[in-house]
Order: sequence, then structure tokens, then C-alpha cells
Amino acid sequence: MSGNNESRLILALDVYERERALKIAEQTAEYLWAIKVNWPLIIGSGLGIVTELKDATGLPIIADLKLADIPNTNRLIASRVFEAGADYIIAHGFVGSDSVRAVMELGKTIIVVEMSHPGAKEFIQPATDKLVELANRLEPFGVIAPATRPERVAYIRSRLNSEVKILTPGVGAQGGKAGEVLKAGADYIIVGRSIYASENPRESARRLYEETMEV
Ligand code: O7E
Repeated sequence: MSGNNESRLILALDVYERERALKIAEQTAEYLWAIKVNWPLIIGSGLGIVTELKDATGLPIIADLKLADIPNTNRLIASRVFEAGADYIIAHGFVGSDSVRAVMELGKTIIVVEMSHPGAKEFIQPATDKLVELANRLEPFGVIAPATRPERVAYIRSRLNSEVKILTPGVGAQGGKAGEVLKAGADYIIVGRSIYASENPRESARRLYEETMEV
């Protein structure tokens, strides 16, 4: 099963079980640009799932580790995860440019500049301008911004270098709408529960894919 280069849909594959993850990935791959692997799947199935998902789907794999440590520890973690076949790693920017650079020296990196949940307003949103400046300086592949607040995505887009992509979680289960956030300037939407927890993941992915194609 091969993926779709024109797709703007990323599957957040937040299940524990290896078999279930591989099945959903194969069913939905046709409609996806990439698969995002987060701690639940790594804890449940081991880091080898990254290689297995790549082999099964041919899709890029985003390791969503939200790395937030000193440069040396970020480097120790990221080197093994890139070796396992991850194409991108997500890192937090608030720990500072040296920590982010340690990941960027090893491979393509995505920096969190604002998160999608209500609590993001407490500490992360007040720092978003500085995190966007950091991204403009370091020029990572992309940044994470909230699909739950399209107006913030538009704001971040207006301040961010145009070559840096915006990836937005929060569509579906968290209330965000695919069309709205893509119109606001997102390049990709990241969707988890609305696909993997639905009765028919393939059909849910297809519908979301069609929605993104209409924008
Ligand atoms: O709500 P869902 O089920 O569609 O899943 C959303 C996924 O995106 C899930 O893996 C969650 O950990 C992640 N996410 C957010 O929901 N909000 C954020 O602000 C950031 C992420 C994310 O992908 O982090 C990358 C740093």
C-alpha cells in the first residue's frame, strides 16, 4: 500500500497494539501524507513499530516524542529514533535553541509553537511569538499549531517564514474543523480519534481527505 504525496492528512496513530496499528495504517494509507507515532504506540509496541509502519505503508513517519531535554539527552534519543526509520521528530522549542539544534543536526525536525488543548493558554501561548522567532531562526521542516484555534494559525502563518510548514492537531475529537484550519494557513492536519476510533477508519480517512481536497 503506498501513500499519497498530495494529501494534507496526517494520521495520529495513538493506539497501543501493534496488530491494530498496522491494520489501521494499511487501511488508511492511500489517503495519508504521513503517519504520526506518539508515546502510546511506542510504549505499547516498541520502537520497532516505526520500521514496521514504514515497510507496510511506504509513508513518512513522524515521531511525536515532544523532546524537551538538554541537548545531549535530546541527541541520544533522536539518534536512535532516526536510526529506527523516523523521517521527522517533533521537539519542544521552549527548552531553547541548543536543545532543538541537537535534534535538527540529526534529521528533519518539527517544533511546537502552540498546542491545541485549553491549558496551552497558560504557558505556551504567551511564548508563541518567541517560539515562532526561534523557528524563523532555525528553519525546521515545520511547526505545530492548534487546529482548535484557526485565528491563531492565521496569526502564526503571518509571522512564520513561508518555507516553514504548519502542522495542526485538534481536528475532530478536539473540535477543530479541517476546512477552517487549512483556509487559515495550515499545510497539514493531524487527526487521531476521528479516524482510528471510528467504526470504519478507511472511510473516515477518505472523507477527511476529500474535505482537505476541497480547500
Ligand atoms: O485529538 P486526536 O485524537 O485527533 O489526536 C491528536 C494528536 O495530536 C494526538 O497524538 C496528540 O498528542 C497530538 N497533539 C495534539 O492533540 N495537540 C497538540 O497541541 C500537539 C499534538 C501533537 O501532535 O504534538 C506534536 C507536538
